[in-house]
Amino acid sequence: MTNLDLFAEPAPADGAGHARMLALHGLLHQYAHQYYVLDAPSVPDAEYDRLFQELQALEAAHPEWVTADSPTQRIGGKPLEQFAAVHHAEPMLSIRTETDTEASGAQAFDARVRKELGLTEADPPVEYVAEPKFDGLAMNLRYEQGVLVQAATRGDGETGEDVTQNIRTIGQVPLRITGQIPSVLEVRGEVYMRRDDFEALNEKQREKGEKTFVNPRNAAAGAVRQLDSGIAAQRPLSFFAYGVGEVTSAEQGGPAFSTHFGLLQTLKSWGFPVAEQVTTAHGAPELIAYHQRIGASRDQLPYDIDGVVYKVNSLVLQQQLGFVTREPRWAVAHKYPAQEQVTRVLGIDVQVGRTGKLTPVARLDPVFVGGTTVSNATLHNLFELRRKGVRVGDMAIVRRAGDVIPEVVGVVNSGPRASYVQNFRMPRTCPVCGSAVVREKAEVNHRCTGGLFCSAQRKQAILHFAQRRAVEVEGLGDKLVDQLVDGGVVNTLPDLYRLGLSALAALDRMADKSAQNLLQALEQSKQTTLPRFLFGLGIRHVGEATAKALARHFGSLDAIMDATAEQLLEVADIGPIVAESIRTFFDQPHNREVVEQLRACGVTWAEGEPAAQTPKPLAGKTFVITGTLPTLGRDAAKDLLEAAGAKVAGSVSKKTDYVLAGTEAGSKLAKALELGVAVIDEAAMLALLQESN
Ligand code: JCF
Repeated sequence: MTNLDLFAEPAPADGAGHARMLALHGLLHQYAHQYYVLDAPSVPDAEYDRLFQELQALEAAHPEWVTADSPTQRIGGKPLEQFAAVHHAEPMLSIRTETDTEASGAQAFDARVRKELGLTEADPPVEYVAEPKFDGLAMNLRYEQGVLVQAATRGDGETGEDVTQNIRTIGQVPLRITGQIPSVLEVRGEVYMRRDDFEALNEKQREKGEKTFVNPRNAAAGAVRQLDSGIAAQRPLSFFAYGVGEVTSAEQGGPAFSTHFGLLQTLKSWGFPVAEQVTTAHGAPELIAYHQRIGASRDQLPYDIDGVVYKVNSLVLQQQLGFVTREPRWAVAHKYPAQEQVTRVLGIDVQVGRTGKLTPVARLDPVFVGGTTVSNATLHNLFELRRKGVRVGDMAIVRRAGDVIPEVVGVVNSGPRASYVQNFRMPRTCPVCGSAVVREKAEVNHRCTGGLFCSAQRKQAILHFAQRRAVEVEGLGDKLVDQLVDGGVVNTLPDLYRLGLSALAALDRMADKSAQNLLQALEQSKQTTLPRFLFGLGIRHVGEATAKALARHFGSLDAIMDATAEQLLEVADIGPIVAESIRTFFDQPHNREVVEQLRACGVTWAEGEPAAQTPKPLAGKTFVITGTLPTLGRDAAKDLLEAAGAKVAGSVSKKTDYVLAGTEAGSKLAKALELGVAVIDEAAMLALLQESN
């Protein structure tokens, strides 16, 4: 059974066609209400899209069946009763979706545009603007005399909801704009939540034992619809502009735009965030290249996108192309593989993490999600598992976005349950080492009490220490760690550095060459930095940022190990829980022993003076790194700059002091040149560090 069989009923031939159409009305209305109004979708987006397209196809074959209340004839859900209704001065359009995620999706669009414009093969390629398609919710921002007077959701495209109070809480939305601006300006764009903000929000909800949000878009929609703007303000939202609604005409003194790209540049100059990936593209081949390029970087973007948008650049041509019902002929959304899919839960396993936390993990009928095949997805903890009502045998919605671990976001309860459905129970003893499992009061997590007696915890501790962002032992992955720990060759971190060629070569499937490579990688990892080493120790609550702050403040490991809780609290961003955790860690004799043995094995780093005395020559300077540097990795360059007090940001703005550019630097370099920001190469950066020392 494929994951869609639950819903799929093949479109019947003509007689049954009408009945099927009515059934689709019912389903789509129900799903749209759950999605837009209740913020509680019961099926993945891809399934909704599929049914929607089935209905569109039926209606195309039988135009006489189309009724005004068909889900295809309106765009969103009804506005909520509690918010004032806003009639849009210009209807808010939806955009046609090209679900064909292959190159042919772009070719089909280009071919339609050329045909409508009456172009022949002899004519030059059409110029388009290509932009990422944000997975958020559409918003209309109305400015009068430069002041934000109203923010409204799309609603059904004609009438939306007045959510001005909530939108005002978004830092990226200008409350007032100045310069050569039209007296009436409506800016359209997408309100969304960044992935890291979403993860942090859900983590907080999880710790409080409260309901988590299904995905960033739902979290954003929930925040926008908060009647209490105080709560909305605590939900971190972001905004990107992609178009305009009503704008004072040129005759009345408004701007005279001729291209969509020019319009976006103008919005940017007025202070609206516009995606840095926005670019012009000529003809289908460049659209395809864009779709592939953005698709390849999709996991690295800080926000979810579900596709890219192509628009005809010339506004005159846009007008010429016009609309079909509510969809412009001059624009299309070209999708990527869905980030949510439905599949069956085959079992629920329990994994033991580095800190002993027991995580229920769903074993799945493998399914293609967000560009890869997923066969396991986290259920986080027992309470979330119960809240979501996941049982073995259920059909579950699985989500994978970015490099975040795939998770089960809920179950589909419309289908029949398998006969072998069973409830999940948290084991009372650790499935790996047999130690007792406990759950502290007011804690949502169950933990194995085995500590480093538990091989699962030892394995995770080793993997944590060896990861790229810690001391980085290249090639030491989970398979190898399993072998080393299960074989009793490595029990503690220092054991890693006592490995010899013969012990390694004795391992299953370990060729001489691989053994040598591992030894070399271990040798290389000995030369590290204090923040990496500290982070690698795996002290609870000490992430990379905290490790950096500690290293900067105290300068040496001994100073940190001997610091009192009070002294630790003096470090910016370290609170009582983190201070206590660090103190407890170094109070354990065996932890100190591990540190001493690692040092004895030759693990070293340069130690500095405490922060107060080290000069911070680049303090207050902001850098952006782009492209491939000739010798330094980007992480290494970032470390060097931060050590000198500089801030390293992700995107170029007027506040950027330097852009450090390597080869194949793309839009960030272009942006720097456009804004007149200084561009330097690696050698110039190293010189800058020397000079200012
Ligand atoms: O990013 C988006 N979700 C997005 C939606 C971008 C666009 O340029 C759009 C859109 C919806 C309608 N343009 C239109 C006309």
